[in-house]
Amino acid sequence: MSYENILVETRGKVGLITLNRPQALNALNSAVLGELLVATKAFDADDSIGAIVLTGSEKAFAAGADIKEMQSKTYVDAYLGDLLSGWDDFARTRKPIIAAVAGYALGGGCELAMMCDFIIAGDNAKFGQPEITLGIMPGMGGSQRLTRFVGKSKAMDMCLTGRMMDAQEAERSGLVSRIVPVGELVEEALKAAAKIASFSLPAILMNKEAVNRAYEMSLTEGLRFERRIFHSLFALEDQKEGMAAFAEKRKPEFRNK
Ligand code: CO8
Repeated sequence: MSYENILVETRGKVGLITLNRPQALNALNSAVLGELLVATKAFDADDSIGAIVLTGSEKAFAAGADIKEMQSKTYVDAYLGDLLSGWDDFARTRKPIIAAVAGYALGGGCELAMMCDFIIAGDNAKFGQPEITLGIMPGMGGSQRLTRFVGKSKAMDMCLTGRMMDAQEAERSGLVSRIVPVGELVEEALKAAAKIASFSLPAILMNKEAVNRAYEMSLTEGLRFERRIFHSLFALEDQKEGMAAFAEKRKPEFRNK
């Protein structure tokens, strides 16, 4: 498939997707969503890929859902078309996705970054949920995921005032895992993704699945889920290889089995 709004590359075992609508600061319209879903599904289905990096430009990761595309929609259009529900498919990607965020990550852009598994921020990153300034509210998970990341007080502050948070505040608040100089952002994210992709693919997916369950389950059920899939890892050749390599003081050679 040829893409018009994103760039898709492979770097070793890492899939790199770059949002590429510079004229609209990577605003997320239905064409971007469609292309992003095709690209992430293709990487998900490709056994040679172990992790994905999603990034934008130095000026904007994404400045939100496309306001001009939404502007004239009616309630019936939004309801019958289940507006924005397609983004749930992106959030269901099984392989880890690192959001490498430089510049603006606003509204749907911040929500897209939060759908990824963790966020590495360039030192110029700015996060916000400014929907209230448009007379609306977050519609791609902002009120729910931001609250889980930063807690009620700061999520309320962000959603109700529409103000932006800089990279330092985002790191302090637990929204981003680390900050790097913006010029090194993509390389740092690719390095982290390559590290992940060097491990056993079943173990990568199970780690991701288990952490995500922490948001959906009680502690007791979450611990039970973790232990059950932990047990299942002992059925893998890669568990034998990983532990043998440790005992023999050599690098493991994982074969995704
Ligand atoms: N949608 C469409 N176009 C956009 C968007 C956007 N979100 N953001 C920027 N653009 C366009 C501008 O219109 C402009 O286009 P043009 O040159 O044709 O006028 C171009 O990108 C460059 O933007 P600016 O000239 O504004 O650039 P600045 O550097 O001056 O400002 C800002 C950068 C501060 C990021 C500014 O562009 C801005 O405030 N953008 C909008 C941010 C925003 O409000 N985002 C939230 C959008 S709503 C959303 O995401 C809700 C999701 C859930 C909806 C649920 C509905 C059911």
